[in-house]
Order: sequence, then structure tokens, then C-alpha cells
Amino acid sequence: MFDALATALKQAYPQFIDAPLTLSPFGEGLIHETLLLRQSDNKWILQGFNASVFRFPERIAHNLHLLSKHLNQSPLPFELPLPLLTREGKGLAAIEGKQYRLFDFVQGTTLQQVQQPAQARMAAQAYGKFAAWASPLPAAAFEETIPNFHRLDLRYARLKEVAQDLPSLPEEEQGLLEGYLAQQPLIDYYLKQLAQLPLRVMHNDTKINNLIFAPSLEKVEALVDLDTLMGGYLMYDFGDLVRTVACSLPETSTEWNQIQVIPELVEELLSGYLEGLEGALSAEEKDSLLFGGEIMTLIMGLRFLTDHLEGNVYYRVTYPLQNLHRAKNQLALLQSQQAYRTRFAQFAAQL
Ligand code: GN1
Ligand code: MG
Repeated sequence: MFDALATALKQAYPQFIDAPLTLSPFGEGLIHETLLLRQSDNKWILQGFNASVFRFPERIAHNLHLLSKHLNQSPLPFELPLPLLTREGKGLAAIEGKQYRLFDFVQGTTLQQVQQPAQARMAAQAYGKFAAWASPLPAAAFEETIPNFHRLDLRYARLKEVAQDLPSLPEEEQGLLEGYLAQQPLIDYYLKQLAQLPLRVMHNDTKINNLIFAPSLEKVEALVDLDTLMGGYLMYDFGDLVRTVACSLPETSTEWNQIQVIPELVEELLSGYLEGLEGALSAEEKDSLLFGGEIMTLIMGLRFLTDHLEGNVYYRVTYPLQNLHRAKNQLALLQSQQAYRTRFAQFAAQL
């Protein structure tokens, strides 16, 4: 199987690949299959593209084309690795019924969790800078690569619908479902924001592990995973950072009693994100950042629980209850953030 893949890769990318290859699994992504491809001293990232999640690859190509035009005119202090082109000039190579993409390998370190507050600040500055850099781009010209991806209200409605279609739920699932359904006020807040925030080009998947740091961890070298680059709101990108940086334990942890938000890190993130943005935001946008962490934690939890109830059809799992556990984790993190609302508001007011 591997030999057939290697031969096909050499045919698709003759300008890069010509000698014996090795392949090994790489990273922690939940959607695409990511592999490290080596040929003597050269390295690339080879991705098995998840075409059932990303049903409109031509929209990704369209968005990345707009992005790279902007990048040529206005450079960033870190890389945005784009798919390398096949001999036919395509971003995707079809091999044995699957689609693959090749990327230059960026030497560096990815973190699943920050080790120091300075890293949180650096991550937030990078994503803030990215948002400021993208702000001249017309969001409406970008196509939705996954329709309604961050529509919290629709994700909430979908969970309700899936749960209602099931005859009954075990006690643990039922309790969790009720915990999530009790978040209706946050949905109402979210809908109010949609009516008043400007649509921008956002990254929309700002997990900490989508940044590649220099090996010394003193600088951000690259921002990866650009498939969900499309219209969105600042609160989305800032919120996913809060969710994945300012948490005591990662999204995979099952130590429910120890999952909480780390308020000092939220504050570090907020300061860093505003520094990166350099004032390029409205007063409403600034206010909305305060709820970004809650909104993104809620949406991920809703999606994990829905996927669990649907039988793990979306997210990669390593054991059958993993999506249920992820949903439990995210609800604990969400409730912990809600206990700090006053503190965060007071902190933001003096920035
Ligand atoms: C997925 O592919 P990955 O792991 O970077 C997901 C995000 C979720 C995340 C949860 C296209 O991102 O929305 O935040 O898992 N991406 C898609 O960890 O659904
Ligand atoms: Mg990723």
C-alpha cells in the first residue's frame, strides 16, 4: 500500500519528490489525516484530505487564492503554509480514491498546552496580528468552506433535534444534555452579537496547536490549518484561543474535577490579542471578546455531544466514549469561565 502511495506521489509531485520516501503519523488533528513525509534530508507534511467534512475543496482553493494575493502585497512576520501544487497545477492529488495535499514542513514546535504565560501572549499576538492583517480583505468575497460552521444557534438546535429523535438517553448523557440546554442565554447573547459585529476574514480554528513556534519557543514561525479561513467574527478566533490555551487540562482530559479556566491566562490572551490587533477593532468587537471563550467552548461541546449521540460520525475518536468525554470536559471548562465573568469584565475595562 505504501509503495503504491509513494509511486503515485512521485508522479503527482515530480518537481519535489524523486527518491525513496518514509511516512509517519504526525500531529493531533481531528479531521484530516496528517503524515510526515521524508526523503533523505527533506521533509513535507502529507495530508489525507477529509472530503466528507470539507465537501467544497474548490471553495478552499478560492479562499487561499485570495489570501495568497494579499500575502504578496502585504507580508506577515510568520508563514502561512499553502498546499504545494501538483504537476497539473492542482492543490489536491487524487491517489487510489483518496485526496492528498502536500505542504512544506515548517521546522518548529507545536504545543498542546502552553507552559508559560509568555507563550499565551505570543500566541494571542500572532492571531491578533493575523486578524489585523486580514482586515482589508472583503469577507463577503470569501466562500463558506463549511456552511454555518460557527453558527452557535444552529449547533444548539441540532443537538436538541438529535436528542429528541432518540428514544431515551442514559443518565450521564441526559445530565450533560440538560447542562448544555441550560446555556440558552448564551445563545441569545450570541445572536445579538451577530446583528452588530462586522463580518471579517477569520481563521476560525485558532487552537494552540495550529501555531508552529520556533524551536526556542520565542517566536511564532507559522499559522497552519487554513481550510476554515472564511467570514467570521473576532470573538471566534479569540474564543478558540481561550478554550485551548487558558484551560488547566487539554480537551482530551477526563479528570473532570480538575478542568477549569486559568484566569491569568485569559487576561494574558486578551492583552496579547489587543496588542496584535493594534486598535483595529470596534468597541462592540472588544466587548464581544469577553464572551468569545464561552461561545467557542459551548459550540465545541455541543458538537462533541451531538457527534457522540450520532455515533461518532464526524470527529476522529480513539475509543467509543471519547466524544462524550470531550463534551463533559468542555462543559466543565465553560462553567468555570462563567464563574469569572465579573473578573474578566473588570480586567477588560482597564485595557
Ligand atoms: C477540528 O482538524 P482540527 O483538529 O484542527 C475542528 C475544529 C474543532 C477541533 C476541536 C473542520 O480541528 O472546529 O475546534 O477539531 N475542525 C473542523 O479540537 O471541524
Ligand atoms: Mg489542526
